[in-house]
Amino acid sequence: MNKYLSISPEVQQALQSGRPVVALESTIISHGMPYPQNVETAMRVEQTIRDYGAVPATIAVIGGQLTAGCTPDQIEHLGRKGTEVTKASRRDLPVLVARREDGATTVTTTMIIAAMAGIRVFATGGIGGVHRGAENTMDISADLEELAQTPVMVICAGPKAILDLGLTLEYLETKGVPVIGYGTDELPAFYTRHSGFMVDYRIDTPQELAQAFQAKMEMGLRGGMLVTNPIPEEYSMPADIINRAIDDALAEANRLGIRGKEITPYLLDKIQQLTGGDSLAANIQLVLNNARLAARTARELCR
Ligand code: PSU
Ligand code: MN
Repeated sequence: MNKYLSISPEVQQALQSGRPVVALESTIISHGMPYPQNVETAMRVEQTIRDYGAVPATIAVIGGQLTAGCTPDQIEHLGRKGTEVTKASRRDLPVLVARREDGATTVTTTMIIAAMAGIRVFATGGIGGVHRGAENTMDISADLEELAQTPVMVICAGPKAILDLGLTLEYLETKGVPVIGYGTDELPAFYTRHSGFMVDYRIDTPQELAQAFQAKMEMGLRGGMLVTNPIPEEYSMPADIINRAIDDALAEANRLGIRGKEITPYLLDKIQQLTGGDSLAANIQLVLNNARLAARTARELCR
């Protein structure tokens, strides 16, 4: 094991004895939700994973250590400091670690650290993708490259419509990443269950998710698998309301010239403001829903 990696005793013991572990990211805590809902949600997600029979491993960079299994104090610290914590993607790890700084891990770096630790299933809310207008900006999330090369199953509620969903699917196809719909043929779009795009395969059980991922690993095919799990109907948002908020947020971001790593956190925050907190409530519910599926799937993988 490398000297930069710290695994909590609980996570370490679960991995050694072949018990199920689910990775969780920390950018969603520091950059994806306001305090204190971010910390409350992170703790609720951990509890949900326990309730469903797996061990949660919230991942972050803490004082330069790649940490799998943050303590409640560390989660509180990441949530309270919010956007003051560096949003850490793959390119940020070398300098953050050398300087012994903190970093909130995105889907990309959570996958990297999960794989280092031997964790195979990861639950989150949304992933990054190909941004609208990427033909000019070349803004394509590193999350897609990581899915292409790192062997972790990522369970999300689909890419948000702040992205170009069609281009995101094309990119994943090129990179050989299976896009699975859990109980659906249609790609869910985070706040809503519908996008108008089809997934590659529909899978209806955690057992079959585990079998497909296992087959990918055993064949030695590089990379992960993307599972898109639709937000429960009762929490999904009216498409017209959310689409208007997204369009307004995108227009404002354009006007302000926001680019690079700032754009995703900016849009998430703006959409939350524009929808008066309804989107935050939906966001929390879909993460809990993904945590349940991830715990069940991690258990199947351990059979
Ligand atoms: N999309 C969401 N919620 C999030 C993110 C994306 O709906 O919290 C976060 C995740 O951590 C994701 C990151 O990995 O933003 C992607 O950032 P970027 O677009 O800069 O790659
Ligand atoms: Mn980007």
